[in-house]
Order: sequence, then C-alpha cells, then structure tokens
Amino acid sequence: MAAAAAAVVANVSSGDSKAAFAEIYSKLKEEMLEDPAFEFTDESLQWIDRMLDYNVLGGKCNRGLSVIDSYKMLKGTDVLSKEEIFLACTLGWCIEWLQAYFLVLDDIMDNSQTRRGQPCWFRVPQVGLIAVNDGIILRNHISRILQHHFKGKPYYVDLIDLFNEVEFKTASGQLLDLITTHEGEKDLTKYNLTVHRRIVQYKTAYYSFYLPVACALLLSGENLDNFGDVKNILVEMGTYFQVQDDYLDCYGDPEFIGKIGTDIEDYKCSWLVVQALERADENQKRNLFENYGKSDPERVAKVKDLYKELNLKAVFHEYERESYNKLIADIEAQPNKAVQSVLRSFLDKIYKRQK
Ligand code: DMA
Ligand code: MG
Ligand code: MG
Ligand code: MG
Repeated sequence: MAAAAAAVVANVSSGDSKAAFAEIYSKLKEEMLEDPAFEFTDESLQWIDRMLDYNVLGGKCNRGLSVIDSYKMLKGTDVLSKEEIFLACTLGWCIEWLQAYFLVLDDIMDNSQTRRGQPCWFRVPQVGLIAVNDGIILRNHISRILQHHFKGKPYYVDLIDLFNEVEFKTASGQLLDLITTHEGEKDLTKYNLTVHRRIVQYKTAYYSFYLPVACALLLSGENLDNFGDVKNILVEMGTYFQVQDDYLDCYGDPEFIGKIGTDIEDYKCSWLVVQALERADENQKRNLFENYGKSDPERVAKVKDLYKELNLKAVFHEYERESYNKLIADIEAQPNKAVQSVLRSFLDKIYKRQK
C-alpha cells in the first residue's frame, strides 16, 4: 500500500471505523482530482470536488460502513491491519459512490425536490442536466478506484464482475420501476405484490444489501458461488428495506428523512398503493383511480385519506413484524456463526428504522 494511504488510517488503531472511513474519503477524492488520465482545468477540478462532496457525502453511509463491520465479523476479529482497513473502507466508499450515482439520476427521473436535506443535485443552479454526466462520472470513478487499489489482487476480476452485475440489476430494476407507471396509468389494478416485489428486489436489494456483504466476502478470500443462501436472505432483507422506504415516502417526516415523497404524484407501484388496492371496496377504488398519480396536492391528500381509512399504517406495522420474524428464522438456520452475525447486524440496523 502507498505510504500516503497508510498515513490516513491512523484512526484505525482506535477501533473507530467511522473515523477511519471518513478519512479515507478525503484520500479517494484527492486521487480522483489528481487522476493523470485527464488534464483538469481549474473549473473542472472545482466542479468535481463540489459534486463529490454534495452527492457522495451526507447520507447515513450504512452500506459503506457495513463492509468494514462485515469483514471484521467474517474474520472473527476486531483487529485488522492498516491495509485491511484501508481496502475495506475503500470498497465501502465504492458502494457509496455507486449509491450517489443512482440517486443523482433517480432524483431526475422521479422529479424529486430534496435529498439528504438539500435540493437534489440537478436542482442546484447551473447544474441542471449536467447532473446526468456527473452520474456517469461517479460511475467511472468506481472503476478507477478499483483499478488503482485492487488490480493485482486475486479477487480483482470477481470484484469488477460483482459491481457490473449489481449495477445491471439495479438499472434494470429502475427501468421496471419507471415503465410500470405506464401500465398503472392505463389500469391501476395491474399493480400487485408480485409486480412490486420484482421492482424492489432489483432496484434496491442487490446493491444495498447483497453488495456490501459480497465485497466483505471477496476481501476474506471467499468464493461468492458458495453463498447463495446468504444472497437470498439479503435480497429478502432488501425487499423489506424498500417497503420501509415506500412507507416513509408517505409517512416519514421530510425534515428527518431528508427527502420529500413523490410516489403518489409519480404513479409509483408503491407497497402502499398495492395494499390499498387489495383492501379497497368499489367506491374506494374509484376514489383511488381518480386521485392517484396527480401532482395536485388536494388529490394527493385524498389518496392519503384513503390510506388512513384502510388503516395502512397498521398493515405496515404487521408486515414489519412478520418480515422481522421470518428473517430471524432464516438467519438462525444459517450454519455459519460469523455469517449469522453479519446478517443479524444488518437486520438490527434497519428494523423499525425512521429514516
Ligand atoms: C430507489 O428507489 C432506488 C434507487 C436505485 C435509487 P426510490 O426512488 O424509491 O428511492 P428514493 O425514495 O430514495 O428516491
Ligand atoms: Mg426516487
Ligand atoms: Mg425511483
Ligand atoms: Mg422511495
């Protein structure tokens, strides 16, 4: 490892993975700003610097941090070498970069207003649709970081394949999410749990849950082919996580979750509308057909009134309890104790989350 990289992980010995993680961001950003493959102008340098801080930072970093935590659990020790910490943090940041890339584009496509408590990047004056190219740059940074720090490792090709495959699944999920609204506009009753499940599994579960664990497994020298069960459990957990996201889109406090919901306005095949369709009588369905998918705040309020009539908050809490119990049972059936701890720690982080 380069001397500079060793120097930035001074915090590691204190066992504080959050502080080490934060320091490594600055190092990786510095490398992106010194990339010899491009002759930066002052303006482009400033643009990338600001664009990275604006979009990569400011989230909970759960995905990124979980690479380090999972790696420690898989190794069965809290004590890692400086290089091990550096590599785990770097993979964690690659996932945060991937998340930033998806969010920048997702907010344009969903016509959202805010993200992480600030205007969506494309809404910032002078950014606009340059945000599309920024998304592409964020994606390219991942390949450059991986090449810079992992080329030559025995698992390098697996890492590249992993990121490519997960990106493909996510983009395909986003496609489904977006084109399904065309079906919904024609006939809202096309929305059901099977349709919802396919969308959220692809758009969210693989990159948010499977990817961090798969990174930790590759770092530990494991072959991902041997962890099919683990993948299935993580995809299940990711599905539950996106149902929470759908719930929070309607019921979360925008101040707290940092974003203003748009699912009703956008005609999204949200878990809530699927539940409403399953429970509504003919009158209530007519009400839903009339008011769903319109940007008029009065109509949005009518949809929310209907959700209240149908007691969807309680339906969600029941779903949450059942999902948790089912996941705990699946985790306890896992033969490997270290893998159990990894899965449990993911579940603990998201169970009953408010943001
Ligand atoms: C999120 O779906 C999926 C990706 C790949 C960003 P979403 O539009 O429900 O997310 P959010 O509620 O954060 O905009
Ligand atoms: Mg969105
Ligand atoms: Mg979206
Ligand atoms: Mg959402």
